[in-house]
Amino acid sequence: MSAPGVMGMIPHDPGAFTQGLEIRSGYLWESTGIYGQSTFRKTDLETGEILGLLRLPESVFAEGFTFLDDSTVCLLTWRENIAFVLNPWTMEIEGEFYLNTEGWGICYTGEYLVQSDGTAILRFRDPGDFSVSDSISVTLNGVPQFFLNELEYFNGQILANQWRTSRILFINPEDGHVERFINLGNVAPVTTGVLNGVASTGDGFLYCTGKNWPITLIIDVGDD
Ligand SMILES: [Ca+2]
Repeated sequence: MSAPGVMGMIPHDPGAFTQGLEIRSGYLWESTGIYGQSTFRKTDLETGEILGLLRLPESVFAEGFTFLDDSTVCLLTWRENIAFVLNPWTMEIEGEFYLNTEGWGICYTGEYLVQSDGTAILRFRDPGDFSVSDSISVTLNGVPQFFLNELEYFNGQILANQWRTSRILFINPEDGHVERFINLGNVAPVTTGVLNGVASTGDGFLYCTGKNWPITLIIDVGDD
């Protein structure tokens, strides 16, 4: 058994109102929110340098995103009822889905999309047409866990930032119960902006950042 710990950190744009974070193809990808300032970014995994940028329409407030495959990204908007389909290499919008809820976070299991809307509900969506096939209510010791935000699929579990907390919940996708959580409040050397941004390296580590944080943490999640 081991506790979670900070293994390292890289710079993060303090102007980034982070809404989504994911690692793919050797890069760290990020979405940022706020009307008129919403972006999707390609950044360097070691330096945090911004290598590519898509400015989204000023009429939308971007939220979380996830890769469907190496060249297809699905990015949510908060209250605009749109989920954009993007090409991360050309940084062009290639299509959109209709989103019938608020958009907060999203991840992809390889089988279905998992989407949060700020409540305790996670919806499972078909990656082909965005239709809802199932949903779960997330509970910790039987108590519903509201404000589920940025998501990440990690070792068969769904990870969720819980808005306005420093907690990352590890959720069983079958029944929604929280199997464990880690609290970065004790380890994150940041005092401004909420935690929002969880990306898995695929080998047991997470990159975690927050809204307007100057750093991104590399976290060993431990196993207790
Ligand atoms: Ca994520």
